[in-house]
Amino acid sequence: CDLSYDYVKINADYTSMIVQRPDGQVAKDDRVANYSPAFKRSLLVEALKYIAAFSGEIAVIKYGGAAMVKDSLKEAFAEDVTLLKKVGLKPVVVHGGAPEITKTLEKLGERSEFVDGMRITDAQSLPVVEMVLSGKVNQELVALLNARNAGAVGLSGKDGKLVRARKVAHASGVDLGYVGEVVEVNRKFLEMLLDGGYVPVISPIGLADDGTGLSINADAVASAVAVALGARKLIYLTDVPGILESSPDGELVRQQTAPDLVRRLETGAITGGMKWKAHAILAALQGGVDRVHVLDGRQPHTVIAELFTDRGVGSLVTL
Ligand code: ADP
Ligand code: X2W
Repeated sequence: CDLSYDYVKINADYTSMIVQRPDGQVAKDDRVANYSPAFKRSLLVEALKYIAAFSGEIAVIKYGGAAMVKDSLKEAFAEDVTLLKKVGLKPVVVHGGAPEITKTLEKLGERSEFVDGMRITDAQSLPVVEMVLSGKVNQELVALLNARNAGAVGLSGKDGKLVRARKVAHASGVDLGYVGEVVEVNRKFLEMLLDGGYVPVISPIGLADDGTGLSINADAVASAVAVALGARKLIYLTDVPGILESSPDGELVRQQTAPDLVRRLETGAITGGMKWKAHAILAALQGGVDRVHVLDGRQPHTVIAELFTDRGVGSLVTL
């Protein structure tokens, strides 16, 4: 909103103002309602109410590959997580990195093949997947967070046996290679870090009982971590405004229950990557997580806007 007017007169209840533009024209401008002192006061009270309610609660945030492509968004994300920590929440970050993996494999002359949204991961590609997720994406996030003194600790599911996993057997019979599903999350290890004031930043690599690394869909890891920790909130940051009535142009579904989500899956309204998220959301709700949010990670600070305002900005799913 451009407020650089020559002359401004705001009415008594701060809902509109009379402006005189540089060209001499005088006009009424109602946009001031959104920037008025009264509006700011009510917004602050609203935010403080939520901040007080969430103090000490665990919030697991999944930062999706598609939403982490721009440096400015990474900075805004790091700022949000740091703020959450500083106002007393206990954030836990689980990240993806699929587009970055695909790009790196391409540079090495390897084509990515997906079955039902999962990357076939053979013995040659597994080290590349691990290098990108645990070496690059994870450490980049940790550095951004710790530049703001967030107390971030980068981990893969191998560290402290954080994510015990087993190889996935896909229904189609196709061998996906080194692709896993979560068996168990080491809750005590995470709680130790949270109690110490650290922010765990987790890459979606699990550890099989025989010591093999397995690549896991990051949405599923976030859900399992949220359930293990008894998180109050699970937040998915992705590359769309939230769960849509239909993809790509349907309306945003602001609020829905688990049965609504199941129905949308059954009617085929939810496909692609969102299908995995929907299953992960249902597992989280059934596992005791109160509220799951799907937010637009392409817009800065959506986490703050969703958590600390009445109206929110994305999709909310409850049991
Ligand atoms: P991320 O990498 O952020 O985890 P995914 O690609 O896994 O994101 O999932 C998000 C994608 O799911 C969207 O970009 C969209 O193409 C697809 N999608 C399919 N159906 C829907 C739907 N009903 N609502 C929102 N997104 C949907
Ligand atoms: C994923 C892990 C990363 C991920 C992969 O290789 O791309 C499998 O597909 P996003 O960005 O959240 O999609 N693993 C098995 O899930 O990243």
